[in-house]
Amino acid sequence: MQIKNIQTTAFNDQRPGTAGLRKKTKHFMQAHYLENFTQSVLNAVQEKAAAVDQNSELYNKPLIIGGDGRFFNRQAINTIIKLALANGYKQICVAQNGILSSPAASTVIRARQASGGFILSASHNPGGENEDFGIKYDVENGGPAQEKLTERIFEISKNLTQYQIADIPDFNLTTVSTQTFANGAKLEVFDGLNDYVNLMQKLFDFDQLKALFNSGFTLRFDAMHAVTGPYAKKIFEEILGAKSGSVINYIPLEDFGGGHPDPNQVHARKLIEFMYSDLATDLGAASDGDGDRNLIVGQNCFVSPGDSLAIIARHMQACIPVYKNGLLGVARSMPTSQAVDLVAQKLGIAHYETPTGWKFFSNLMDANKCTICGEESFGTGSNHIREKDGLWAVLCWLSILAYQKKSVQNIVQDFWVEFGRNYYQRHDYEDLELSKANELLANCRTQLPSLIGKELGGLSIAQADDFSYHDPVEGSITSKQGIRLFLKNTTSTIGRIVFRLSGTGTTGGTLRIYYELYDREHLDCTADEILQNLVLDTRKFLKLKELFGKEKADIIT
Ligand code: VG1
Ligand code: CO
Repeated sequence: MQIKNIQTTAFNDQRPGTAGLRKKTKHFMQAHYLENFTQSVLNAVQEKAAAVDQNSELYNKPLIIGGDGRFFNRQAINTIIKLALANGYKQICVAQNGILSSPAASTVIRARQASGGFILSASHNPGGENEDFGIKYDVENGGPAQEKLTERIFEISKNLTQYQIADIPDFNLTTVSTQTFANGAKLEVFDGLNDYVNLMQKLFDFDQLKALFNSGFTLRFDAMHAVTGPYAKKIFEEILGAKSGSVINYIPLEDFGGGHPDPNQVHARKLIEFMYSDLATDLGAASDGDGDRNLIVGQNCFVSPGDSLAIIARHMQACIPVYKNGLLGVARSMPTSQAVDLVAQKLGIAHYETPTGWKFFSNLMDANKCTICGEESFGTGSNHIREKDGLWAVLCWLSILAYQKKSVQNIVQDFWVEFGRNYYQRHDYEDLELSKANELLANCRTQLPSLIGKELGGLSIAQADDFSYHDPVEGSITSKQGIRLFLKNTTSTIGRIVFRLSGTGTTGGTLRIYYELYDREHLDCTADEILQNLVLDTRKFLKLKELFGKEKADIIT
């Protein structure tokens, strides 16, 4: 195998965001761009391994590669294989057809004790030649690279002068096979479903779930033409016996059929409308581009992600065999609804609050501090792997429904009666002039102390800060993670407004404003009714119209 040393010029925009590096596909396709980033990752990983052990087995351990099937996926996989071979990796494992969900990648990395893996995905961002592409590196525990490593990758990328690449033709990734090269290195094309499906069978009581479907229970799962289609078809229809046709849009397409594979009220509107129609199934669900997010909707009952997290935490010990010994603790990202904290308090276990992004949960799970984690962005998962897991969440809900023998709506209402209700909304202002958006946040930061006592939506600000996270396991501090305004009525703190800028977009800035109000008495209002005044006052206070010319948010979830 001939190895080429290619001289290159460094790029200065390869800093990974909340979940890997995301750019316009064409940006990724420009000469040397993908190669430079991949080489920077490989250098950073090598440096990290050598710092721990000069004789590290890094190159003898498997390296896993797969993606969500979007445009440029297979071409990028071929490039990464060639760089990995040239850099000395001896066991490269690529999912068949390049299709591997983020939770499946995490599963495979753990099951094979791999050194790590590349996941080619921009997750919920749209795909296609004119849309988005992304790369994320997961480390040996199957979790996203943490800030120390991603910052190092960025540093290396800014000074990169060359990369190594094997000069060989592209590979056929369509059939399961193993190929050995003259230097002894192996390339294995593996079935991307097996390890994941096996793991789900170990965690859940599949006999109970089969009986549920056997008794006439109905499901509609929308794979949104993204990566979970083959997994969902296999698990729900083939193994559990859901009626054929229960899984829709199950063929992964390079452009996701022109949609955004983002399972929320806007992009999964059709599924939600269906669940509010006479045709509704007992459960409706969807997942995103790379299969780590989930949407749960019952008949006439959209389940807010924060409620879903809290409800799973509330019931998982009783309803899911693998959690029968109880939970170690729970964790949520800071902007996520605080409903799950109430469950933790009741269960007498710890609850943790982390910055946005799944990478912050890994240390907690590795240190056995928490069992379940979640984010307001439709992400839920547990310590079975180190990525969030869309199908796992759906299987949790199926287990709860099978055990409780109640409708989704009744389970949600029972939860509110027991714990009260956290009314919640996220408002996204997209495609903003980045400098102006940054300025808005910077101005707010300087004003924080003077905001105490200010009125918004008939409530007053009791406390105002910029969230800083102190990782209890490794002691690191991550600051500037979002401005929080805590609200109180005359007696107690009842809610929050949080705002921060997105770290996953590819054009301009996206401002996310998260609203949350807790209510113990009014359980049957809509979030709009409860949050309306607060939203109006916040828009005025932040001068969003003057600054960005927008009357209201582009997306409300
Ligand atoms: C968003 C979500 C965050 C999630 C991240 C990756 O990040 O808010 O909760 O972890 O996407 O999700 P941001 O920085 O844009 O707010 V995924 O499904 O892209 O891997
Ligand atoms: Co995702």
